[in-house]
Amino acid sequence: MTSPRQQAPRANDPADLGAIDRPVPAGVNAPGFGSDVVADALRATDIPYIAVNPGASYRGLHDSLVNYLGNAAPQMLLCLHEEAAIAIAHGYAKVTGKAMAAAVHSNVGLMHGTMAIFNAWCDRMPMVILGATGPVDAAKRRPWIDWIHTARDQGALVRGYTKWDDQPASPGAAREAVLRANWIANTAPRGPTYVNLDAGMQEEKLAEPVAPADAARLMPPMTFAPDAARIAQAVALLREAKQPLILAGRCSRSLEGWNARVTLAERLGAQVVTDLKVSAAFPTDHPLHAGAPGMIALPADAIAAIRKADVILSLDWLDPAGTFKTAGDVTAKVIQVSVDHHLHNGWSMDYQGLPPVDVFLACEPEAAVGALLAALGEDKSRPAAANAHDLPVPAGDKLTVDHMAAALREAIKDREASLAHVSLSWNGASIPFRHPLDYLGSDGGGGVGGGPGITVGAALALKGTGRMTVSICGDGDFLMGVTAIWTATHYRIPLLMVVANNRSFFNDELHQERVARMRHRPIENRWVGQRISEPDIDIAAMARAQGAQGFGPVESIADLAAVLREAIAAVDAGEVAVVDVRVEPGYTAASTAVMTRVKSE
Ligand SMILES: Cc1ncc(C[n+]2csc(CCOP(=O)(O)OP(=O)(O)O)c2C)c(N)n1
Ligand SMILES: [Mg+2]
Repeated sequence: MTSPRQQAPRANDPADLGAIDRPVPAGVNAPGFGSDVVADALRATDIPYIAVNPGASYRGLHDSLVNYLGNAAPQMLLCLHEEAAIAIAHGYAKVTGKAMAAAVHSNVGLMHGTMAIFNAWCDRMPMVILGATGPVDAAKRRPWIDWIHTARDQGALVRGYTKWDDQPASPGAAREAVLRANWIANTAPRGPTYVNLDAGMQEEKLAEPVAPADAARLMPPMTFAPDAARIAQAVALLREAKQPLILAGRCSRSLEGWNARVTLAERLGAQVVTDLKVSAAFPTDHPLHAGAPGMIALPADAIAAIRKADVILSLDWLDPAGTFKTAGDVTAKVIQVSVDHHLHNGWSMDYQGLPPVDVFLACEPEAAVGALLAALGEDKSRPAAANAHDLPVPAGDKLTVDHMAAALREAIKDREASLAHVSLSWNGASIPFRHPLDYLGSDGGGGVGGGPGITVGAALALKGTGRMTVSICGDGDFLMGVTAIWTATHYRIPLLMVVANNRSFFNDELHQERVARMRHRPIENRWVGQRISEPDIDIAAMARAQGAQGFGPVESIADLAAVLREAIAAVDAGEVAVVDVRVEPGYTAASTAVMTRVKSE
């Protein structure tokens, strides 16, 4: 008799979800079917949750998760849409740096999930996606349904934006595939992997036990170390630099890594630029931080600092070539730290332009920073530049995003909070980031609708840590991903979602304005086909309908503070709170200028 597979809720589960959705004990203690072997492999990865939307193609695995594993380690998190399931895994990875799992049904479920997979891919976030196909053996297919839900090469749907995929033909091969998928997803450069489980393989009775495997040895942790000679070259450049600058890009959530970056910047007297497209990488109100982080446009102070620099250290900056192109006249020597090239493929161009580089350190930022600090020695810190930016001052008596941000900053005050997502209208100067978990970056792939799911996934990972999860979603983003809320309420995952509701897909109003200007046509018409009003949508009611606390619509500046206080009190009481804030349409001046500029101007 093997040891019991069915687990009670884990005592050390920080999120404490284990009491939810408990199955009656099924008394199954040994693997009997192909999908039981897959379930054992999943447990061996130590992945705590698997976000699911069900389907017959993986009913074998579903049964194994419930009746063989007892719906624990991993526990299923039911989602109302595959895009939410993937986005939740994405948000979880943003906090933990580790893969969660998601299961999606056959070709159709995978099709629903694709945009969210693309977002996670562009964001370099790990996740293990399990899918399934109707029986590959046509003789085993049920008429009609198994035929429409069987595709010859299902992985092809996502191969351009996953690191690896497989369709194993036996339980033994499936176990290896799950372990490999987890290993590859979690190895830098990180990203989603996909394993397609043949329904026939899942449901087949095991003819004989699958030989045991040492799962840990099949997923060995690995890191990249920088080349010593190149570190010496980089140090020589940095020592000679008069105006060094650090582009702090994709870095980890480690506080140690964060502190090391601050030490490096201070030792070099280097200015630092960060970006809202990726998670917080450097304290944004540190005197060495140039400008505020931007999403659509680099702020003028950052551009000026980049132009002035004579040596630039890119810590896996998302797009050095594009940044240099935008800044223009960049004459600095460039040290690039990245392993991202391992991921670049022929399908997706998300790798951006090829940057000019003088010294390439092929490792992750933390390893490079550590090696640079060791090689630089304990030199005296150089005097710091004092260019901390001011907080935006909300203007006028109409409720703008700046008013909303100022009220939110006040409401959060000094408590620990993670901004899991921000709207395109967000001004990066509004809330300073002082800890690696203070800001978790964007959706990655520009796929609107990711915000709510990413928020729920981040809140899942942060539940029980004392950190409040807060996000700002555009109304368009919220409406596309709204059903992720139900997963948060069902599994009692507290979070605060503030909707910057400008009643428009406003980003595209600016695009239409630009076209109108180029063509000398009326810009007054930019709203047609963009505005989400008449009727205005009751966003608070959409939240309430799913068991969340809905607040608003907040229509006056005077009401903001009290409503946000109430919403945060609800979050403190364990609730999911959604606040509909009716903001005036508008982006930051820098974003608006970049988006509406006509070539000749
Ligand atoms: C899936 C998807 N559909 C459409 C777009 C094009 N798009 C980019 S931003 C945007 C508007 C988003 O609206 P909202 O979230 O309300 O933000 P706002 O611009 O109004 O602040 C749209 C439609 C996209 N990026 N992704
Ligand atoms: Mg909008």
